[in-house]
Amino acid sequence: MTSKLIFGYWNGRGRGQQIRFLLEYVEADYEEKTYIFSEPEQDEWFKKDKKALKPFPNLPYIIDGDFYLSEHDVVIKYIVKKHPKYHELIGIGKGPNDEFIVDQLVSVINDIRATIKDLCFNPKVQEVKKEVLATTHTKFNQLIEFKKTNTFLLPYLTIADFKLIEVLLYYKALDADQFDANLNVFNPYIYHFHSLPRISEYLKTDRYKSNTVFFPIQKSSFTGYEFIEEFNKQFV
Ligand SMILES: N[C@@H](CCC(=O)N[C@@H](CS)C(=O)NCC(=O)O)C(=O)O
Repeated sequence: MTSKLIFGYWNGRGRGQQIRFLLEYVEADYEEKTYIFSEPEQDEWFKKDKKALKPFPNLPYIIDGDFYLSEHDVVIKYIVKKHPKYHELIGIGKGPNDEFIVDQLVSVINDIRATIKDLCFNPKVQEVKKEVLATTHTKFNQLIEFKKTNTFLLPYLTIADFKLIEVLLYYKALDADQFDANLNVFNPYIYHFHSLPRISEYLKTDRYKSNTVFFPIQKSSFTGYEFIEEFNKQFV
């Protein structure tokens, strides 16, 4: 008997949104356990589930029957491996080194994400954003050079695309003009991803929630909420 996966995360995008898109893309049988990041609702995580889920309690997580797994990049791999039809999302069944190339892309994207995340928590975000975002251009340009004219980073969709899409959206939300001036080549890429039938259909369901970008929202200086709400309207 296969069990329904349980995906646990805060009521935000953060490290969770790419996993939500992935669960939808692989047509996983899942339900989401959403934790609310405010008092007293957050006790459900901090005082209850965080104490019960072992050995490494964290969000996001996936529960599959008796098996509990945290660490978002591993959760992503677990979901893909669980759905054999979608193994190519992690480069399996493709070129001999593609699996490692996908991991490499994931690591590069995580580095860019860390810069953008820190920026969203900087109380001076509006003053410093142009300069800080510009420090990501070297790595973004490497990704552009890598992608060449492919629709996705590799000639087929991988988990690296799910991760990059989130980072690009946050950049656009922070400074759309600077994005268009430097990363315009990614505009059709973002559009194409959101136009994938299972992604655009998900955006129309009540499983999709308009959420803010980073956590904890109370400390965040920039949420990106309005931008993403507006952006999604073209797909629903
Ligand atoms: N290394 C972990 C980091 C996870 C993490 O920092 N989770 C944040 C939200 S993105 C959180 O609030 N975790 C719950 C906690 O710290 O109790 C991963 O990659 O998944």
